[in-house]
Amino acid sequence: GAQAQQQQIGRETPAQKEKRMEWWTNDRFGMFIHWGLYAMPARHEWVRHYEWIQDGDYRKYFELFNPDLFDPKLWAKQAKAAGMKYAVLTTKHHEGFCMFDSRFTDYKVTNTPARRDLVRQFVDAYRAEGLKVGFYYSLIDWHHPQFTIDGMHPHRPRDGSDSVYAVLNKNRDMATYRQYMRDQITELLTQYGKIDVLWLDFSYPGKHGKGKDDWGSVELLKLIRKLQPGIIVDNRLDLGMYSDGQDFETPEQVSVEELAKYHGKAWETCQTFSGSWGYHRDENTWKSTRELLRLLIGSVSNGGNLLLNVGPTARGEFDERAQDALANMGKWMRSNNKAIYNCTFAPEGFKTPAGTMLTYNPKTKRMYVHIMEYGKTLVLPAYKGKVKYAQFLHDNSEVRFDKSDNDDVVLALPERKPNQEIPVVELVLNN
Ligand code: FUL
Repeated sequence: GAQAQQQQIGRETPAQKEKRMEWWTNDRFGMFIHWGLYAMPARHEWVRHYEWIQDGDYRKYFELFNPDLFDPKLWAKQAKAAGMKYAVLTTKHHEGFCMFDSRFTDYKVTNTPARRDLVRQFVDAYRAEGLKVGFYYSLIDWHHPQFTIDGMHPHRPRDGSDSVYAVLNKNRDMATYRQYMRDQITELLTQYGKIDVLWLDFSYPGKHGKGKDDWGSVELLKLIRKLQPGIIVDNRLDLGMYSDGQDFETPEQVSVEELAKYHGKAWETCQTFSGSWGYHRDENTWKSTRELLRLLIGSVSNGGNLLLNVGPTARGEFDERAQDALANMGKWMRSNNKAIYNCTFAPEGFKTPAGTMLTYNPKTKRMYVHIMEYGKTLVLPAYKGKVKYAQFLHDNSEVRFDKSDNDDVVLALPERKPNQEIPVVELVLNN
């Protein structure tokens, strides 16, 4: 029955689950990579759908895909230098094209001029740099002939219903597609060694929800757990009452303010540099280094992870703007990563000082005050008796504070702002 199934998926105790997810909870910062044929039109990874491009017309990208500048080692180095600890690559996005050498389709990278399994190269290179590796796999497939959901409207109607958004095509056979997904996920989880994260995206409410079609989500998750017991799985399988079997929530492109909602849960916010996930040549809305750092700090200060996306070009390079952003973040991380790794939200009883964000390492009991608005003094409201010592994190220089008559602690900051995008003060707390 239902309960037995529930138990099968989530067989572990809370302590075991915590252990399984420990690295992920501590590492906090990962790289998302959206790479596929859509890098060629370079106008959004949903281009095929948004522009209603037919199979025959989309074919030209398949015939010409040739990432001659792809250097996975360089990608891995750039991720690591940015301070990222894991990376998740699209093995297949909604377009249906496979970046790996699948036995179950011809629509794969080894049949393009690229001629090689890019997923394998990714895995090897990132592992060699000491990063954890994850696979994104799309449950939507606009290429598979038996994928039942089409007629999708690019924009969700304003009333939030999905009646226009997703139309079920009853002439197709979902069972065939279900098997295809199972076969491919089996390949991905058996032929590339230990995979750390599986990022499925996404099934419409099916059997366990309002009923578009049956995605076989429960069975799929069981299969995944069997093949890779240590893997961490996102929450985009429609599982309804079985949702316990999923490991983390995936707030997409939300603001730092909205992240407060997820306090206490396991979650990872995924964010783009500029809007689209795949390489987009003409987008001009790139976030600044400061905004990106704010997202990273804001994630950790609310107890979550940041998965920051890069959309490589069709030649296999990171966009120059992405390279710059990663390098800038890396510069900050080099000096301040103690305020990110192994950190979470501040314990109860600590107010967030005005113009700052707080992160906290529960093991070392150190608090990190990220100074977003710099001034000569910084008031830590009602911190009296709580602070033993204060220092800048980037250079360990002492930050003096007075023990004022009221409950506050007032940090005396140097007149000149340290040469840090966002300076961080480390507080050594009393006991
Ligand atoms: C969404 C997808 O539709 C986007 O293309 C992207 O992959 C994002 C991470 O998830 O649901």
